[in-house]
Amino acid sequence: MAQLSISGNLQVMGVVNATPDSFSDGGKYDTIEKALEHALQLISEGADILDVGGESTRPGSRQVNLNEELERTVPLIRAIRETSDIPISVDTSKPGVMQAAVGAGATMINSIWALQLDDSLQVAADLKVPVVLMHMRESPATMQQNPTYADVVAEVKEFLKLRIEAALDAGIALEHIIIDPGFGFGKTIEHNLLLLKSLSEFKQLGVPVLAGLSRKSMIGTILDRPVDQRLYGSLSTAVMAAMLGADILRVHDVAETVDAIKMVKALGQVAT
Ligand code: 9MG
Repeated sequence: MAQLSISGNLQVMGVVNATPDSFSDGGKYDTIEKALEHALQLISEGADILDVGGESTRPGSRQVNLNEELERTVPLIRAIRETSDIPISVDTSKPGVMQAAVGAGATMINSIWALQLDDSLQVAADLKVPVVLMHMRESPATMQQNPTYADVVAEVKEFLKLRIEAALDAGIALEHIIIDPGFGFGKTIEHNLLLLKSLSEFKQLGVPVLAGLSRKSMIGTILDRPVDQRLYGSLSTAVMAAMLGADILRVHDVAETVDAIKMVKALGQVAT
């Protein structure tokens, strides 16, 4: 039976897409001005962290080149930083974007590749900021082509254990490592549900756990809802993840998630 384990430091990470082809908002925030307005809105709604991304990671998405990604992310991060001291994570696989983003004020790196590409591991270590190491099967282009695992929970856990070790070997401090099972990244609905149900097991790896379930296709398929009608499904998965030990929830609907999570935190604080 899944174990109830509510984190004492549960945080909400709001998604700020600076991409014209994002799966969840279809490029609604495709100019710096619109993305900045959205970021400031998420801050006012109670986000603890913002995750700024300039390259879509949805299944089959197109890769963008370094310059394009820099143009989408760096001015936006600089503009957010001019008005707020909120922690800013940069969602990127490119070492050059990591460096420029941190130079512009980002304080965290979100790597859906778990820092396996190019020299990203060493670059992230040198930048001395917290890193999110996420599990993904293959690449965004191919990850949903018949994903198969003998034991999805054990395999994802083993992968993350190895990436924690690699990060430590590269000089990243243990306190700077966050792991993420990568919901939807090369997983069927059943794989995602098994990972969610077993989320508390990932705490055994000794570092905070991030869960990103917001608006994902698992919710759309189970509820038979298009992406703009997945709020209630997203909130229920946020609550489940929070009750199973997630430390950070990566979400699109910040205000609603902050309220839902306040209820979970209240439950976590009551003595039994
Ligand atoms: C960029 N991105 C999209 N979904 C994500 C998830 O579930 N986790 C992390 N860390 N990043 C994600």
